Amino acid sequence: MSILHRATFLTSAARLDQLPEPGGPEVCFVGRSNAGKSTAINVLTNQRRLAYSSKTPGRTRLINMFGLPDPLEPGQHLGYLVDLPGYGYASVARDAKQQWADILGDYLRHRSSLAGIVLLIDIRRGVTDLDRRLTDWIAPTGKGVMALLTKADKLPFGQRKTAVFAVTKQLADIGSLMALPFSATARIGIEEATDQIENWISPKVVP
Ligand SMILES: Nc1nc2c(ncn2[C@@H]2O[C@H](COP(=O)(O)OP(=O)(O)OP(=O)(O)O)[C@@H](O)[C@H]2O)c(=O)[nH]1
Ligand SMILES: [Mg+2]
Repeated sequence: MSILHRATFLTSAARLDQLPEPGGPEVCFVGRSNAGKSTAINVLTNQRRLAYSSKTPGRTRLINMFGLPDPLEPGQHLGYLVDLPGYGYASVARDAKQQWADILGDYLRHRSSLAGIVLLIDIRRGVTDLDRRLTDWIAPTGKGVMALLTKADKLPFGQRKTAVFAVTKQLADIGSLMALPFSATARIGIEEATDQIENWISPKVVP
């Protein structure tokens, strides 16, 4: 059983300073509103409604933090998953947009326990200007990024490959990037994504 399946909800925060002190490794999920962050967390943790997912974009406005309990040490966590607020939702007021940008920028650049970043991009949309703004914050940190090209079920196999190629090229300035097609509904890329996240949380030592 994956350690991700043990995830439990820990806390929500509207601001970075409301999060618990940095502790074990954190893997965060970022991306445009409606890209499929909450759905990805649900499928990766094998839980139907751990992270809320919705047909109404802009639903997740808080930082939601989930703990991965250590099976050998009751009460301790091996690491954390963090669902960050989606960006780019058109009908949100300017102030609120700026506030989200501040939260995201702050978290990505300054959260010391951040171990890896899952960037969700709708496979039909590709990399947008807002995604670029985000990756401009990420690139200097040197943190690893896994781009999940979500809703891959909407494209035939050949076009998925083209999309992966395009994203890899556009995000080449992120030193440590992997990109793969992902679908919660058709269960594409789940195993690869799980392996990468587990490896960020508890790196496997290769002798
Ligand atoms: N076809 C298909 N639809 C998906 C997939 N993943 C998510 N969706 C749909 O996309 C919509 C948005 O998904 P969410 O997971 O709520 O997106 P989010 O990124 O968390 O959005 P915000 O919380 O607004 O930032 C929902 O209607 C999902 O059912 C997928 O793999 N395939
Ligand atoms: Mg969400």
